[in-house]
Amino acid sequence: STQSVTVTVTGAAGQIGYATVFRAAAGALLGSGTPVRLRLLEIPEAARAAEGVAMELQDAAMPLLESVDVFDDPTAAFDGSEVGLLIGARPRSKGMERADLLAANAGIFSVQGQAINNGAAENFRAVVVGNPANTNALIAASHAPDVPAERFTALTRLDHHRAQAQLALACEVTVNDVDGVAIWGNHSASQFVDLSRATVKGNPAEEVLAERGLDRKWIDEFFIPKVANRGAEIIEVRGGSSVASAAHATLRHIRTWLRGTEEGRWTSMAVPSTGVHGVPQGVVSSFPVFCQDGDHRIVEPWEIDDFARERIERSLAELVEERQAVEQLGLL
Ligand code: NAX
Repeated sequence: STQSVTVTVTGAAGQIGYATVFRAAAGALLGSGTPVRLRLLEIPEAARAAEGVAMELQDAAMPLLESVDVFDDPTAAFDGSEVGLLIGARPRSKGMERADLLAANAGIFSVQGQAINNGAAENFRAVVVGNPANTNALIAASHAPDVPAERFTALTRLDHHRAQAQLALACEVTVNDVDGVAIWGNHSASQFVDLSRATVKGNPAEEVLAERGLDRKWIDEFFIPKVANRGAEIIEVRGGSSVASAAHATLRHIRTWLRGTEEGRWTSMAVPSTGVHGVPQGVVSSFPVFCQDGDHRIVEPWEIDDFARERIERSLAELVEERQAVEQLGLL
């Protein structure tokens, strides 16, 4: 029989969690050949709602779903876990300072990192979705000293997909004709959306855009902000934050990591820097990455022009600031 995969989903009663678990159980995580065992983690106040999600999963009678269990204790939830979808986080409430938000989340992700260190499987890998995602991944990794730091990643795949979609739209092609976009830095409005290596039907994207009268200025003043602020635009138009698109990106992130990128094609993931591209070692930053055999590898440095360098530096400064704030709290 096929080996199943044990997946811990945090914030499972929340919006993205709800959307993610059904698709994971339907084969969207690792394909229809891999059964899943779901372990749903919630805070005690939401554990009953998570039981309700588990009941609905039962009611779907999904052939790939071997088991579903609900926990309000991180240590139990991560016991034997192979994949962690760390979606649950403390949202910013009205009047909450950025430092308070960082502190609240540091409390959550340090505890989960310890739980992972204690009981997760040897092959454990995690994607952090809950914001501030990059820094939360850094905190979890630092509290799981026995787990290689590169197993803790953060989600920028949604930003990557948004960049692909907006580029396709601007060039009046489908996303199948678009390749090579890259997201750098933090999953925040400071992210740098890089088209310098992107292609449209195999031609340099910047040339294709220029033929349509869309120059560097358009990229800088329209395209990049469009992608970086898309989450806010969705909130405004839909009346709620991104949910299904975020769940989809989360599933694709794990699938690509475990199944690999196609030959010569990269994706974007926030991973601990190996010190390349001028990104300080250990900072969890988004990069273009290749995936193979369950590993991710940052794409070899290419020549980054002054425009890109300045944008990347700006986002890195924000990440370094977040790291310092958490360090000052004694949570790293
Ligand atoms: P919801 O508020 O609907 O759900 C969050 C759930 O997490 C809640 O049910 C809550 O009880 C639970 N939770 C809180 N603390 C927990 C803990 N310590 N252990 C377990 N569960 C806990 O938010 P939702 O819309 O699902 O968004 C989840 C997170 O994703 C947010 O932090 C959001 O900012 C972030 N996002 C990240 C994105 C990315 O690309 N990285 C995009 C989408 C999304 O905005």
